[in-house]
Amino acid sequence: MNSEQSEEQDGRPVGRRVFLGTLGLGALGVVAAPTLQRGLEGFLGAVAGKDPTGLTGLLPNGGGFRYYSVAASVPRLKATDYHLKIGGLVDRPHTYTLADLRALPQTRLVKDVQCVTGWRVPGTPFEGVRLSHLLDAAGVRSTAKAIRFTCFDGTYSESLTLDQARRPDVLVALRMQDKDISHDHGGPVRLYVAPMYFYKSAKWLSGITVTDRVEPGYWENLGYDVDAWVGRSNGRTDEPTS
Ligand SMILES: Nc1nc2c(c(=O)[nH]1)N[C@H]1C(S)=C(S)[C@@H](COP(=O)(O)O)O[C@H]1N2
Ligand SMILES: [Mo]
Repeated sequence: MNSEQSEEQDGRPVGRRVFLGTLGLGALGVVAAPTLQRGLEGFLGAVAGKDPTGLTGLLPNGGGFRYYSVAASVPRLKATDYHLKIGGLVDRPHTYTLADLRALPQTRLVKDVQCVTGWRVPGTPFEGVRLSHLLDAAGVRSTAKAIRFTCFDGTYSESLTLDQARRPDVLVALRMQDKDISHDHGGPVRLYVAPMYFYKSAKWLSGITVTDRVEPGYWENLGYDVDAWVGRSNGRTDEPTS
């Protein structure tokens, strides 16, 4: 058993009942035994056939972080090839380069990171542009209610309500652990939603679309809570992170 598996045994199989209802018990019989140890994320990754071996792993020098990707492979972008598009229900759609984002006011936050499968990393610095700043610059229309986030892995997505997105502890992050965000951690740019479980912090962020309703993200379509407050969702009682 690797350390990921032993760790997951302490975690509760969050949202499993929801998930079982979705997929049906037939599929479960085939894969149940290993998955009880791997946790929901590993379980679902395996069922979806998305390279279960590449799904998670312990990052060397990751300082307690696990590496997650639901995509089998993710293109490595040179800094000069990166673009972040903001559009949808806005008056001024815009595409930012990495240099553009670096030139904007930066906010640094240091808080614990909590994954819904149980692991927690204390006091992790994230730094970047407040999402609220980009939304204000884009001119959010009065009919807008929510944000949809998309990723250049081609697969992952996330969502926030507009009120959640405007919180000062929600960043379009360029740095993590006081370094430029590495490819494995979702670089060059990932979302950082400090008060919510880490699945909200979409890696390899490429699109911010303002919408008129919340569209559940990747894991949320598979049973995780859309409102993912740490300690107040997913049936968990963790200490809040923000
Ligand atoms: N694009 C993308 N973002 C993602 C994920 C993913 O699979 N793909 N996994 C989420 C989950 S469940 C967690 S716990 C964190 C893991 O971040 P890390 O790999 O930097 O530790 O990323 C979140 N963002
Ligand atoms: Mo996670």
